[in-house]
Amino acid sequence: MPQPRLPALLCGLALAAASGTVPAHDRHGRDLPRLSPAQPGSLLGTCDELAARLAGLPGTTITGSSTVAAGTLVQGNTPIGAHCRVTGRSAEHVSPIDGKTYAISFEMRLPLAWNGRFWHQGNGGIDGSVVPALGALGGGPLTGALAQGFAVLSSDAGHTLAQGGPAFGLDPQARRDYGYQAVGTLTPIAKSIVAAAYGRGPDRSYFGGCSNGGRHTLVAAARYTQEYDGYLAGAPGYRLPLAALANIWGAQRYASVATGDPSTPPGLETAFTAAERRVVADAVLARCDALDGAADGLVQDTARCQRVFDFERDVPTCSGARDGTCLSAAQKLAIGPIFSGATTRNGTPFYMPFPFDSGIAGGGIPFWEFTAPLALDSGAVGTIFKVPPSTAALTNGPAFSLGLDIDRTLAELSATDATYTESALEFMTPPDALDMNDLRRRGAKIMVYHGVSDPIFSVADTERWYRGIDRSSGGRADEFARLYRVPGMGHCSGGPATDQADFITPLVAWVEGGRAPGAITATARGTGNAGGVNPEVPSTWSPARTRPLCPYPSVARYKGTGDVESASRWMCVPSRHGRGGHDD
Ligand SMILES: [Ca+2]
Repeated sequence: MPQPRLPALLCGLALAAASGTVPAHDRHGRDLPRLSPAQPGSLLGTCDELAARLAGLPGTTITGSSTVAAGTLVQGNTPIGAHCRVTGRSAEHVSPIDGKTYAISFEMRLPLAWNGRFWHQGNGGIDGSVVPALGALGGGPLTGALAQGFAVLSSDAGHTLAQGGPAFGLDPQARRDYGYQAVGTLTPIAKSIVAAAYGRGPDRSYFGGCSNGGRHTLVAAARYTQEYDGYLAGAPGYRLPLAALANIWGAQRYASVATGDPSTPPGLETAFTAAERRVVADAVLARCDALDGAADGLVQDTARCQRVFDFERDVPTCSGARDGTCLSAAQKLAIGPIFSGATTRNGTPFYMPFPFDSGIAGGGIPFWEFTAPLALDSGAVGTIFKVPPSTAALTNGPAFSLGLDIDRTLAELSATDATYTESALEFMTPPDALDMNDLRRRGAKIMVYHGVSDPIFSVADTERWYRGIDRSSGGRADEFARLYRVPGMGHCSGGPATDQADFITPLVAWVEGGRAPGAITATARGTGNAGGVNPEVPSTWSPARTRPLCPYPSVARYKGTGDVESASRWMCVPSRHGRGGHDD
């Protein structure tokens, strides 16, 4: 078979993009472009031959290539098919600030049997490592983009953790690459690699990830709208700098009632112990569990629950010493505002509330509440987000966070100077996040999921985003966007929840087949689950309990008869409290 040449392939790619849409009617009868379905293809030649063809790729060094045999990787019970793994580096530069060499390192996994699609995987945390390009999402995933035949890209977003963790934030270009520019740089490179591998560029392109990867997804949806057809964002920290500062604000409140040393995670946790978190979760369940028609350990009608649950009234107040069955009056004063949302000194909110939910006692909570603000948010806020940056957080994160002037730092998140010409709120968040009309007009689709008990990025902030894009599109968000809340679930996965679901298949069906998704069936990962067991699934549940995840603002309600463990006995209905929430 003749080897294709890159320039000719890219030309063909442009033509395909121009002719890839046909008018169609959505379910409201309004015209939106419908994107044609991807067609399968096969890798041309061997993996080494592909690497040789990529030698001339501008601005990029291919650093390795290897064939990964079928079954070497397994997702759930499913062996991942044979694929070619290519690694490379792009956009290398020496920082004028710290003298270190930065580059965007990446890997692509290219299936021998290709489904015609490209998946750009957004990774979590502060990036800094090339996570395997599996395109896997959801708790204990049983499928992922690579397993489904996508060509998948993963990158370190322009820095390596080995270079000093958050210290990369001293370099302005490394900040921009982390925020958005690594995605912008890699997108055409990845599409060229796909073209060299299969003889044509991707028919359809997708972007997905959770946490910071969800943020990358919403940023890509806003900045690179014309490059991607479908987006899947989990727990999108789309206002990540504000969420990180809010978490530090919360740690300062915990510190005020800690009985141990608040500069250590176990010491900070003495402010709100596991037993006390269980007390709050039980109080929430007592008020809210049955509102959805079944006392089953899950609160489906989140908005209604916020209405009927009263933290001050419903959580027992200790009459004597704290004993794990109550909260002291001082604890309630310190902790209540962490749920109602971070504010400046004069009471102005700067992030969002966190809803009361059954997962408040979840296993992931202590990390995000008591470790992250001392060890993670400190470096991110201090060194990556603030203008000017501070290196104090690198030497003593706990002291930095517990002593931080919140109001002043909030101003520094939107500040610029001669060296750092983009503020954190510019490089980290989607420009004009609440307007996704360009995406809608293109015929692209976006699906978002978020755990109701997520303690670091509030589901209420994602609800705010959905209401915003609905307003800005004249009430048409349901034509191009879906938000699925996952009751009980913590950050991206885990908690007492049904946290395993395949969102990729319905996203592709929507983008390429025009089939708008309704409820998504999610499964609990109890004993015997193929993708890994979630130890937080209560023993009173069926280990494979299913629930419908309902499109926001609808909520699941038990039909009143039949097996309460089965999603088939639940339906999506309007919340009894409307959409809930409030917008700033
Ligand atoms: Ca319930």
